[in-house]
Amino acid sequence: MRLSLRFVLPLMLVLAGIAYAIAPLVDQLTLRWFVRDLDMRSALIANTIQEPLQEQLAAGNKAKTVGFFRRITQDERLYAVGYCATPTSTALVSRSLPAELRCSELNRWELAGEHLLPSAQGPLHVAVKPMSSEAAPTGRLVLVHDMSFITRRSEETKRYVFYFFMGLAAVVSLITVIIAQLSWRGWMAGMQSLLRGEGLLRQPGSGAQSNLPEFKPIARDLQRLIRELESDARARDEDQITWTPESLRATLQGELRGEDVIVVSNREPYIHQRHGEQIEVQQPASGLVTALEPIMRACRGTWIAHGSGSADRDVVDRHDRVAVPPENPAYQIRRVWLTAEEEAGYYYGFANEGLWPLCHIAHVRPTFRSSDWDQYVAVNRKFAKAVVSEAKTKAPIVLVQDYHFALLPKMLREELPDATIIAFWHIPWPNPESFAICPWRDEVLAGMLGSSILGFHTQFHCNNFVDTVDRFLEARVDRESFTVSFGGKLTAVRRYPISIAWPPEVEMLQKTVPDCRSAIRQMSDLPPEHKLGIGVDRLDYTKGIMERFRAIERLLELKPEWVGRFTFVQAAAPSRSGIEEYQHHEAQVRAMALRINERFGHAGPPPILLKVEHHEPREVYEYFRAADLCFVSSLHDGMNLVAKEFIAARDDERGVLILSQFTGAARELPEALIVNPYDADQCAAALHLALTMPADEQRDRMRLMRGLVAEFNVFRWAGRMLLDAAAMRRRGRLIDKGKAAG
Ligand code: GDG
Repeated sequence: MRLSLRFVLPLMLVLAGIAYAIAPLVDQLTLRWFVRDLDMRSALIANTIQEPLQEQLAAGNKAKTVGFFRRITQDERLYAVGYCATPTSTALVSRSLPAELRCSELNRWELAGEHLLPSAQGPLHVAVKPMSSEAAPTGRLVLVHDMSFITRRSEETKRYVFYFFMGLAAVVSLITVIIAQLSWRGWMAGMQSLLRGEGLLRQPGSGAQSNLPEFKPIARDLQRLIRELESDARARDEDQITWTPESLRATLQGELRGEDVIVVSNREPYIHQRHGEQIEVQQPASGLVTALEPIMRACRGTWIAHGSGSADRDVVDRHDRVAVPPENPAYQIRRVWLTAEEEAGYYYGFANEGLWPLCHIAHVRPTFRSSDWDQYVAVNRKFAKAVVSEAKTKAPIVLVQDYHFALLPKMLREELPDATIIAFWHIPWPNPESFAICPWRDEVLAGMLGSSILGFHTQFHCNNFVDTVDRFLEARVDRESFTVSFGGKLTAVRRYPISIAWPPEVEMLQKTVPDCRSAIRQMSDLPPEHKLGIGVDRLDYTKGIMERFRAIERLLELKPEWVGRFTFVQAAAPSRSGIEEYQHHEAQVRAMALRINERFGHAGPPPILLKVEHHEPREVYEYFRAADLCFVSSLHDGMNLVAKEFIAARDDERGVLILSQFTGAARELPEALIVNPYDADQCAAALHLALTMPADEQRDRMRLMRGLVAEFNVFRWAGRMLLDAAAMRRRGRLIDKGKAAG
């Protein structure tokens, strides 16, 4: 519409100008025509009345002649008729003539051939005709026509000329706009068909694909431009989304409507344990489970995992499936059974004695055994089969979780070539030199590159992975788009920082902070105003629990005023206790807590309360809310969700987070007190700072951190990955369509 106006208005103005310019010309032309007509008319009248007039004149009855003239002038255009016998006589007239038409003047009018006489009534046309007779050889007849009708006509003509040009403008504009619209639509159709991957030059409706090679670069550039615009718009849209389970579900239902979503992880989100006659459902202490559980509730897919609980077999159906969460089933767990041998080789062996220490620079030597590797390959294959059997379509979206399944993406790619495989590596990726010590490094890398999208928590881990591939595989690495092309398949390497559900469940925050503070202190035999620190971890050597204890010891050495006034509660969930290194680590942690408590516990409550047991999530939150500080001292950690959970628990905007610089979380939470866990003095100083931090500084820091966790929550983590997968699938379909058409 705007385009039409932009075009029509100037055209109208131009044509109006033309009409204005040519109107006087048209006027003159029509005047000339009318004068000529009146000349002829006058001659006709003169000829017609000649005989009767001469008879009248011969009869010499002047009154009769005037009457005759009056009758003739009843014609509305004939203004007056007069007769002059001689130049000196008085004219016989139908009505008085203007002074210029005295009998003495008629000769001049006749000779000059002048026809127009301006008058008060408007212009008059004058025709002088000889009307000789024997009695009056110089007689002259004067015929005066009223020309005011010409002025009226001229006005009308001008109006018609104007209307004509305006009409012309409207018709020209209309035709032009229709043609422009048609061509625009054609162009739009061209663009749309281009977007559909049908090529730039396909004629709408013709179905003919252009093969002109000279247009291909333009088509490619346009496609790229459109893709960039699309992804910008999407990124903007995503930034505006407040990610919640509902918005995630709505986004997925829009973008992945009817898609088959399958999660694969080693750890299951719900474990059924037998206690005598009773079956208890447990949620494991795992960051991965914490992150993925809300996603599966949102998108109702299938979660394939190792059935590790003592009552797991008792509750599944004949397809080894069980609906969860038990209180309100929303998705299915498909349990995969592993033999003790498989579990020992794949889980404890290659994954946790090999890859785990390999990827965490925590100074524990990785152990690689070929028997473990064989089990790792076999179990990955077992899970691949489970995925294939659970897939409802040929192109499911499979979310492969963590380092237990490095080989699964490639295996799935072979079985389900059209699947969209998103592999997420929850732990760090080391530099190429560190990774190179793995005897099966090429197989591991090739396995991972079976994914469509490979995710890490930080850009640093993405960089390390791409560097490793570049160093050891014959692959094409594009650092601009962060993609790896290997064996003819493309893998996008992307950063997706994991997080927690936001807002936290209401029950977690039901007990007020003052109530939590007094309950925990009472339960731990601590005075009401006693300062409290908290640490919550799996009992794992990467978490830096010993370094944490060392920092507490150093605090008490450097600031003895805290002895007897500060206690650190360490909740340590037993983990991988089948592995010697973990048993050794547990023993060391216990011994260290004991030693420090013996050294500084004489003046009152012990400085360290070590609780090696699994805690219910609600208890964990109660500790978080009761504490003055939370200390996360991982030696290396992909993200660390405990840091974010502590922040989520503190709706009172109090409490200080001390955070290791070697966690992924440290990149997102600069308002925490960031420390090097290997530097005991620095950590002790941070502890002191935390214990003495004024309330408003605590609030300012906590508020900023809460804002970040709220915005970058786990729904965004999942949403972004799944949206990227959806976009990739759309693009894939376009390419397939293009191939089919070409
Ligand atoms: C890996 C990566 C990454 C701990 N003890 C208990 C308990 N927990 C819960 C915590 C937290 C989770 O376990 C631990 O998560 P983290 O992120 O700290 O660490 P990992 O288990 O090593 O997870 C890590 C994560 O994957 C996600 O990608 O962040 O870097 O190493 O949720 O609260 N929960 C309960 N009782 C306990 O005793 N209920």
